Amino acid sequence: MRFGAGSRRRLGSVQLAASAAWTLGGNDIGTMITAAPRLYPHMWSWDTAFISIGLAHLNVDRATRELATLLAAQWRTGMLPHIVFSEDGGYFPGPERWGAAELNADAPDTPRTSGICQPPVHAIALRRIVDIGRAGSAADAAAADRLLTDGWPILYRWHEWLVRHRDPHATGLLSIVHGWESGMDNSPRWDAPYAGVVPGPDLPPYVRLDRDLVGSGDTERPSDAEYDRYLWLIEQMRKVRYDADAVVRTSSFLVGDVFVTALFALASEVLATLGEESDQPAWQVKQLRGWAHRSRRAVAHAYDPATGLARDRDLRTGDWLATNSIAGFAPLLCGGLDEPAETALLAKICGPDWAGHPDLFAAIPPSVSPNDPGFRPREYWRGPVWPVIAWLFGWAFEQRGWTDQAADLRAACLRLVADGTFAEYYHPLTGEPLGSKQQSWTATVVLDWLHSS
Ligand code: 2M8
Repeated sequence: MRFGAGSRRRLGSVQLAASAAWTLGGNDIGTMITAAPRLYPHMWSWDTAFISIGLAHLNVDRATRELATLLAAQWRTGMLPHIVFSEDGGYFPGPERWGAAELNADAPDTPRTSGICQPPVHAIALRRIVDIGRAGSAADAAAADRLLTDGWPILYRWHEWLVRHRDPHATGLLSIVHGWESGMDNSPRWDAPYAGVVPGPDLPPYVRLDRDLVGSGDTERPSDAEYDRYLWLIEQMRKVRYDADAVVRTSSFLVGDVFVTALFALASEVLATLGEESDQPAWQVKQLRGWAHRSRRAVAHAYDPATGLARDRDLRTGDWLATNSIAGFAPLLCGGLDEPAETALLAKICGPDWAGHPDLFAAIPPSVSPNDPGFRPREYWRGPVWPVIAWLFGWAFEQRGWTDQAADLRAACLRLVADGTFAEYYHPLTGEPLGSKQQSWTATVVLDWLHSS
């Protein structure tokens, strides 16, 4: 059956909020809220940051516990791991394949974790929880303040780890050692650097579990060739026992990620302000502002006037990577461009190559421009629209005073998600829900939009 706008149901906002809450409740396995029921039966680092924001609208104390569960899995080095495994299996690569605790004494034994990280959006979640808590009852405010007191030093150490190990030469541009660390796993941003990842004959065999769990998994999910490379990078890390500096030295994938860098700049500012509000050491607050400043400059430096977008950089070859992806708008998240360039970038994201494309189901920038020859509207990070990414831009727009654009984006997103399936991602042209359904982070950003309208 061809999917058409006519086949969509449309819930009212009360029903939609109830349905989002029900989705989060359904994904609550007692010890954590999983990222999605079947495809992702564990806790993912940046998913959990978003999940805790939505939860705060339902129950502040529950939200604080969710974020605290992730923070408790911090490695002794300061890294927040990308996956915190539940006791349930059902995901590959699971804890055995990673072998993080077996190979590295700084990884926690329990819970089991993966050996890489994800984008640092956690301070933004802490900000939202604190604000929602303070606007609520005395008990809500107290719970949020406890999280602030206990969580701030953990987040400071996380940001410090990123600077120490992912920007050792103080350029401001943070590097990633695996596409999974970007959160945009198979984005065309990584096609060139992945071409340099050549799986060796000693790649241990494996069986994927993801494909059968997604309706048309064969076309939506990354290919087997891509998975070989993902798994090969894990083998390379295992060989150096996940030692952070050795990983950076030896990984055949090392990329300066402009989107992660912008999020880091934004989150470091947010964390600095939260530090001032909670009497954290002044030198740490100052340091965070310094990191934010340096990374903002790096993001501005990555801006390419020729394409009007910011670029990533392959640190193995030195090549700048210009792709027509949503990450090119990174400077809008953290600032740093001069005014004419910033105005042009804001106009571009709203314009006909992106959110203003006439064929879109709703005016939301997809992961790749619909006008790009590589646009694949059903293929994961190669074209679909991701509500959480839109949430990030909307939130940043609010902070930057672009309230009209933020309101337009929120309205368009609510139109997209009104069917209540809370899909992982959506077909930008038809609005068809794709990937996993009942994805927690989609439900949670919907709750935040509904409460902010
Ligand atoms: C996706 O990534 C995982 C690997 O980490 C996967 O495809 O198996 C990405 O969309 C990532 O950004 C997200 O955090 C994760 C869970 O939702 O799924």
